[in-house]
Formats: sequence, C-alpha cells, structure tokens
Amino acid sequence: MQDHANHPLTDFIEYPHDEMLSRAEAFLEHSKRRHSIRAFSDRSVPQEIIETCIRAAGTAPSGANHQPWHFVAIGSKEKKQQIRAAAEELERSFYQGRAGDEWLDALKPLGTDAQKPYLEHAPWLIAIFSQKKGGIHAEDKNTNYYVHESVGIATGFLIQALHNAGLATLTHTPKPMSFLTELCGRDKDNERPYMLLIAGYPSDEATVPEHATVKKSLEEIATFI
Ligand code: IYR
Repeated sequence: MQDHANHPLTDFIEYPHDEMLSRAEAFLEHSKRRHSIRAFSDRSVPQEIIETCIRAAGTAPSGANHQPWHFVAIGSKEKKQQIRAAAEELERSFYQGRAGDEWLDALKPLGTDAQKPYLEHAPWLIAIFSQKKGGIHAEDKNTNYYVHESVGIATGFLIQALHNAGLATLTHTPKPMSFLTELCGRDKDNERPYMLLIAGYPSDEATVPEHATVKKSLEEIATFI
C-alpha cells in the first residue's frame, strides 16, 4: 500500500557491459589523478564553478533526504585572512605537542606544519557545516538522521565535482573548528563545522607526498563473498 507520491524513473541510463566497464575504468583513472595539494595559486576561479559543484554535492543521498548540510563558500580576502590567522594559531599548539607523538609521527611523511598560507591565497575556502535539526525544507526543525554519514557523502561528492571541473582541493580540519561557526555567521546551536575544503589551481610548487601515493590494493580493501 502506497500513501506517498512517486515519479517514474526516467533518467536511469543502462550501458552495454563493455561500455559500463570502460566508463568504470575511465572514472578510476580520473579519480587517480585527484591529489590533495598544499600549494595553491592565487588565480581566481569564477563563483559559478563553485556554485555548480555545490549543487552537485547537494544531490548526495542523505538520511530521510533531509540534506543536513550547509556550504559556506568564502571568497572574501578579509574572511580568508581571519580563517588563516585562527587556524594557524590552533595548528601551532597542535604541532607543538597537543597532537601527541603518535599523531605527529603519522603526519611526518606528509611534511605538514602549522603554516597554512593557502587558507589566505587560494581563491575559495568552502566551510561545510552539518545540521542537527532540519528537514526536507530549509526552514524545517525536525530531527536529522545519519548526519555524519550524509555530510560525509556530500563532501565526497563535492571533492569529486571540483576535481571533475578541473580544480585541486585540500581537506582541512583544524582542531577544534568551532571558530568557523562565528566567522561564517552560522547558528551555533544547530550547526557544527564538519570540514574546510580549499579549492583552486595548484601553484607551480605543488607536490604530492610519496606517502599519499600508496594506495591499498583491491584485495586489501575489498572482499567478494
Ligand atoms: N590539521 C593539521 C594536521 C593534519 C592532520 C591530519 I589526520 C592530516 O591528514 C593532515 C594534517 C594540518 O592541517 O596540518
């Protein structure tokens, strides 16, 4: 018994097996060319590109389709400077010991440190917020479900959308991230900062740490039973 409206599925595309495989392989090759980078050019990127990628992120599946996310795209020089200053202050105490030895050891092969010039120089920072309450309409105040999972999926969509558009990204999670709530003018009672994404063109100095190129094999990441 159905007590809800449905649309027929009209936009599913079925591909012949060979085409399916070549599409899957092409996506794999495309995905292999995505690298987190830490040296961004200050070349500008039109807002329209970021808007379109955020729309793609907004198509992600979510608990009860409540879409419990909000993306703040920061292009303002002044805001970026404020974010850099706040993040670097946190990172200094993180790298000076707050992280603990094990975490700092794990980061050594990435060569990261407390300096985050790209937070100021990259054209766009995208602060992603998760929402405790919401609903299918932005003004709803119902419980959201599987918030972390939903926002994680949408963030993955956004990273792929930006990569597909021809931009490089870096996921960044200064700890704690609560300073972003105020800097972005978000509601601290309902929203939590989930991640900060840096997006732009790589600079000539951009590198990929050897450590980041080591990917587990299919056998290590998957089991077929
Ligand atoms: N937020 C710090 C530390 C850091 C943590 C992890 I886990 C990384 O994969 C990379 C960095 C920083 O951005 O330097």
